[in-house]
This record gives sequence, C-alpha cells and structure tokens, in this order.
Amino acid sequence: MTEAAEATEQGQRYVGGGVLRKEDPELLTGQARFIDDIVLPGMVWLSVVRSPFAHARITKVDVARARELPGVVAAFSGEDLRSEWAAGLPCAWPIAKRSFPEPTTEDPRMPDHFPLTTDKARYPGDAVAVIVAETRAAAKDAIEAVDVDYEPLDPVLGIEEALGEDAPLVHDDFETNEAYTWSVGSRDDVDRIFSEAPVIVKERYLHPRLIPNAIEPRGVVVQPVASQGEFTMWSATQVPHIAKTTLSMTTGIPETKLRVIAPDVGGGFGSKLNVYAEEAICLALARKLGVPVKWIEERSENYLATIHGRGVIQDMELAATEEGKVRAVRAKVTADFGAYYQLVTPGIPLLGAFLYHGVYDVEAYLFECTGVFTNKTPTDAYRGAGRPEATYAIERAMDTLARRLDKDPAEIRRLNLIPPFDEPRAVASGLQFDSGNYEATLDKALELSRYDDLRREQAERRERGDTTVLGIGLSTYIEMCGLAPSQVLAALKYGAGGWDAATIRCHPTGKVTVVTGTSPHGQGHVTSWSQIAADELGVPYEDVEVLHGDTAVSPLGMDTYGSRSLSVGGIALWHAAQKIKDKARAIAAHELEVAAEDIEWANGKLQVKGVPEKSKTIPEMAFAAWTAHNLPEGLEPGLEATYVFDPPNFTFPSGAHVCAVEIDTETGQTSIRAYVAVDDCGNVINPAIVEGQVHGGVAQGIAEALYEEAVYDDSGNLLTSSMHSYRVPSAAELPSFTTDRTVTPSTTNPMGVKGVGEAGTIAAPAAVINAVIDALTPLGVTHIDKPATPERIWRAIRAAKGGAL
Ligand code: MCN
Repeated sequence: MTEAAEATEQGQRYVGGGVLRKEDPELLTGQARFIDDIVLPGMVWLSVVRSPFAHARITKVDVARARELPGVVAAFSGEDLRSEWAAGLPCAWPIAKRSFPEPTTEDPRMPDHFPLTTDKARYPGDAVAVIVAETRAAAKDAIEAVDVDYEPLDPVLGIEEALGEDAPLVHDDFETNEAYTWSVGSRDDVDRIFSEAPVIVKERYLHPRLIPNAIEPRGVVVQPVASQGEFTMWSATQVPHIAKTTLSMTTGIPETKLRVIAPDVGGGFGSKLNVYAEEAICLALARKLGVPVKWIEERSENYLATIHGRGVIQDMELAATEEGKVRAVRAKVTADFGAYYQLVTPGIPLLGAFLYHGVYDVEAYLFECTGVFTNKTPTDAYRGAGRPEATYAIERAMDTLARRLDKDPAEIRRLNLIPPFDEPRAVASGLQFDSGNYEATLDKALELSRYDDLRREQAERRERGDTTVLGIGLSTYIEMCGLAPSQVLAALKYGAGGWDAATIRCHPTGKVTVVTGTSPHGQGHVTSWSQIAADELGVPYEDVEVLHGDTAVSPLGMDTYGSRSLSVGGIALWHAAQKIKDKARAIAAHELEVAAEDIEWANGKLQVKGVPEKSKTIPEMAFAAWTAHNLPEGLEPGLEATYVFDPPNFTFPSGAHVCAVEIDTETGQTSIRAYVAVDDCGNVINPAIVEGQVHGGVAQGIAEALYEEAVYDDSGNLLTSSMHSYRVPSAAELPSFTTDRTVTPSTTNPMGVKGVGEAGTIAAPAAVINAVIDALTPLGVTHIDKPATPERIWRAIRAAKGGAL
C-alpha cells in the first residue's frame, strides 16, 4: 500500500497535508485584535521613568512636580509602591545545586528584583518611577517632571571584567558579580583524554548580545472589578498561564481572582516568555486606583527594558586523534546575565549545556558555565536559547579541526557522526537522544547544495586569484526541545512542570472545540491543532475550533516556548482524542450491540471489525452522548475529554545546513549565494508551517551571523538603541532558501513529532560563519567574530596580510 493510501486508511486526511492556515484571513485583513486595540472606558495610561545611567545610586525620587501636570492622575516612586509587592518579580529557574546527571554548583546568588528599583539603578532603563495619566502623551510628557537624583557609579560592563577582584558590584549584598558556576560531565575522563590526545583544538568564541525584535512590542491592559477584587489582564505575552501564577505571587492577588489573556500576539521569539515589571505595575495600579490601566512599550523602550539574548563567551576545546576522530569535548562558558534575573535567566546556558558535543560520538564530556551580573539589560530566552551557542561552538570547532588536518569539513563530520538509531540512545553529556539519522540529513544537504560543484568552483576561483572569494559552511546541528519530564526539570530546579494540557469538547451538532494550554504568537497552532483533531476524530478540518491564550478558557497550560507546543501540547491533544474515541467506542458498541473490543477505528469512523457498513461517527456519538437517551449503564453523558501530557523525554530535532557566501575581499562585503536547510523534526503536521518556521529561524540566524549586535559604550549607554543603529536585516539582504527534510520519528511521543520552532536560528549562525571563514582561509583568516560585518572582515583580511588597520 502506498504511504498516501495508508494514511487515508488510517483516516489521515489533514496531518502532513497542505491546508491553508486558519489564522491568516484575520491577520491579513486587519481584523486581529492586538493589545493596543484594547480600549476600555475610564482607562488611564502608564509611563515608566527609566534610569539614563547604567549604574547609579538613587538618592531622591520626587514625583510632586509630575503630579501637578495637566492630565496626570498619579505618580509613584519605587518606595511609594513598595507595599504593593508580596514578592519580587519571578525567577523560575534558580538552578540546582546537585542534579541531573550529577552536575554540581554552589547555590546561585539570587538578587532581589522588584518592579521598581529604590536603591540603585543597575542598568540603563531600570525602572525608578511611574506616571499614570489620562492620555498616553500626558503620561510620556510627565516623565520629564520627575526629579531623580542619581549618584553615578562606575558600571561593570564586560563579562570577564565583572569577575575581576576590583570590579564594581552590581548587587551590594554579594561580595562578587558571579551568579553561579555550574558544571556537568566527567572532569577526570576529559582531562585524561586531553593529556593523551595528539590533536587539540582550542578556540574562543564570542556571542554578542542580541535584541529580540518582535513586530509588536510589549503591552499590558488591566481591568479591575474593584468590588470583587478581580482583575483581567491582557498582555502581549507568550506565557499567560505562567504570568497568572507568578504575578499572583508578586502582587498578592489571589490566583482565583486573576484572569490573564494573551490576545493576538505579534511575535515574541522568547522575549515574551517572561513576566515583566510593567505587568506587575499595571496590576498594582489598577488595584490601587480602581480604574483600567494600559501600557504600550515604545520600540526604544523595548531595546532597553525587554530582555536581550546571548551575551556569552565560550572557550571550546576538542581532543582528537590524528585521523580527526573527536574523543572528548571541554566547554567553558561565561554568560552575561545583565543586572537581574528575569524569568529563566540562570537556566538559559543549561539549555545548551548537554549539547556541546553536537551530533558526534565522543567518549568524554565536560561543560562548565559561570554566570555573571553586569550593568546591562537582563538576558533571557531568545530564539534557540543556549542551543545556538552550543551548536556554534561545536560546529566552528569541527571546521577548525578539519582545517588543522587538511580534511574536508563534510568528511570530518561524517567520521564523527553518531550512527543512525531509532531507539533512545545515551550520549556523552548524559542525555538520551530520542532518535536520529544525522548522515541522512548531511547527505541530502550536500546533494541539494551541489557541494562538490561548489568546492570545484571555489578551487577554480582561488586558482585564478578572483577577488570575490567563495566560501562554503556546514552546520550539522542537534537541539533539544519540549523540556520534560517534570521530574527531570525538578532535578534541574526549573520552577514549573514540563506538561501541557488539551481538552476536546464534541458538540451535539458535530462541531468540535479544542482548548489548548499552549499560547501561539505566530506558530499557527490553530491550524495544526485543527489538523490533528480532525484526523483523530474523523471530522472536517473546518469544524474544529481552537481556543487558547485565556486562563479562564484554558485553565491548564504551560504556554509556548522552547519549541514545546507540538511535542507536548499537540500530543496532549492527541491523547485527549484517544479518550474521546474510547468513550465514543463504548457508546457505539452499545448502540450496535457488539462488544467494545469488536469495534475498530477505520476510515475516520468506529466500525464493527470487518463490517464497514456497521459504523458510527464521532459526531453521531457526540449527539448520542448529549441526548443521553441510550447510553451504556454508568456512562456519563457528554463527549468531552481532557488530557495532561508529561512527556517521558525531550525531543531532539536535528539537521544539516549548508551556506555558500561570496565575499568581496576589497570591501569585506558578504553576500549569501545559497542557503540549504535540511531539517529533521520527525513526522510533520503541517509542511507549510514547518517551512515557514525554518525560513524565519534561518533569517534570524543569518542576522546573528552578519548583522545584529547590541553595542554599549564605555559608560554603559546602549548605542544600538533603535532600529536605525541595530541592524535587523530585511528580505532584501536575504537569499531565497532551499529547504527539505528527512523524517526520523521521535520515540518520545506517539505521533513521532519533534519541535521545529527554533531549528533555523540554532543551525544558521554556524553555517554562515563557517562559510565566511572558509572563504577567507587562503588569505590567512581563520577566525572572525559575529557579526561578520564588512568592516570586521576587511580588518581581518588586512591584519592577516600584516597590513596596518
Ligand atoms: N510543526 C509541525 N510538525 C513538526 C513540528 C512543528 O507541523 N514536526 C508545527 C507545529 O504544529 C506548530 C509549529 O510548527 O504549528 C511550531 O511548533 P513547535 O516546534 O512545537 O514550536 P512552538 O509552537 O512551541 O513555538 C515556539 C517556537 C519558539 S521557542 C520561538 S522563540 C519562536 C518560534 O516558535 N518564536 C516565533 N517561531 C516563531 N514564529 C513566529 N511567527 N513568531 C515567533 O515569535
């Protein structure tokens, strides 16, 4: 039987197929409802007074003048609002002291982090006071009238400088800026192999800070029902459920009185996986003033006060044989956490901690990370979070190894790849990878990119001394997503569970409501979840309605981040569908007067085995369950089921990306000639969405490699503080991507799916920078930092030639 026929036999009509996204008509016709579309009667506006200094003692905050201005309703200093907080802003990942698989750390230092600071400003943008006014303009204008006396202090900005003995302290309570040092692996084994190894690669890589640029900035609206002590908060967030629980802790508002709604959200890329000061402040002020309060972030505020990503130094070492077989990996990471912890700041390096050996079969592994506080914006999850860093380190190091041994980068990878496996397999870092076929993705990517032709052309160009040089870069990446199971997360001291929930409600008319605990903000869950439900229940795709992002509608959920939604929330939906089918089977058996075991699911129906004409559909059983006229003894009326899925393991998507660049050696200008992405995210629900996710991710990864970087001056001013100076590339700077897939089903879940939401961002920076270095190697350039701007490349070429800069 052909694959398609088999799928139809299983009633699979939508999964894997190209249905149009249900979300798009609303988005494309301007009918989506974003946070700034919410306007409530009597609503007032919030603005935030932010420190212009990176580091300063605050000796006075006087809001009296601001209070007198026309339109101003109220103004508060941090001290004024101190009594509003039952606890500080949440950090949900304080890192374990001893944990899986026996990593060690001293207890991390946990600084206070209240929504408004009172003693010191610790980064430019730190919130020191707030204004509430009748209009947004009045609120913004009044900022100037708040008198704050700052006593500037020396800032600590550099990651390694922060660890210096005389470094200014970001938090006076601690004797150091070190947040923690955490390690995993076997130091003795690694040291032994390194002491014997004939070939050692040792390199240092820098990951500049990046600024997430969601199309829609953040925003909050809170509506109080004062008499009931109830609050509804709309927030442009990825995490309405987590926000509800943690903001209840921060504000002391009982969780039963707080409803959080994520309306249509215009992207997040991790930056909205957070619980921010402004959310807590809007809640506190709505409670204090008894009127709806609204805050909309400005883009320049976004650059200062929404989290940054990356900001990491890596010392990466490989111990290899003369043939190029890697035996041990030793990685030391120093991570810039900025001034405070946001929701998961300390945990970000851990998301990459187990992946520094990539897809390669090594004997011994050691990873160590030190986190530091600096006087800069807090860092946290930005698309990929920890995994782009790990991929970059191992993939750059593999290319260096190839260069050192004069081998082709594809061959050195092939020599080291973990062989194909379809049962969970232990790897050197201590994880169990779910399944993988890394050689297959590599083969396909090499074929699609015409790798051999590219190499031939490269040689010809080198031969004839072309000033535009060609470089080819590979990235055979692995990532882990769908954080789970909850018990393992407990061992890593992650503050929440790894589960997610889905409810299916089968209505008597045959229509189906799906309620999910995930909270999409561009990933198309309404479409994918409709496909899954429609196939599993044998109903038309159009008949499925998906509800999400409202804690009153979907009380159980863990939201959307870490490419977890399909492999956790989507699987919860699949399980809920099995529960629906089980109950419907009991009703069908009763009606057809056969035993339930005699009924099978075939062609999207419940039919008596071998007798297709004796069958019942789910809509028919939903009607029967609703009338309850003729149900089996003891069966509850109604056809509804909830399932909470706590996966047994992560999923481990992988892939091979190939990038070809052309560099004008006279100007340093790079252009991407071809980009091929072959990804393996297991079975696919929606190919178009997967392709879109890869496109967006690769674009962000290229941006990281060639364009984007947050730059501070020596006083701690953010120089790249707007879209004029922070270079987000547009479509014009990007090539047309070639995408393809291999399918290695995951063993972690019954649908065999793995995540894809971050794949492109994880793979691309290494592929691009490897290509840049590959192009420049004959000129003597074997290292370049990100972003590889024309100036940086030009300088590297000059330096390699021994020329003055
Ligand atoms: N999918 C599929 N088959 C697979 C894997 C995924 O059809 N084997 C589909 C899913 O059904 C879903 C989408 O692809 O519709 C993404 O699924 P998944 O990989 O589970 O990722 P999440 O939905 O959890 O999304 C989170 C991920 C992250 S962590 C970031 S950051 C990110 C991203 O998604 N931010 C985004 N993609 C984004 N896309 C947009 N437009 N905006 C963002 O802010």
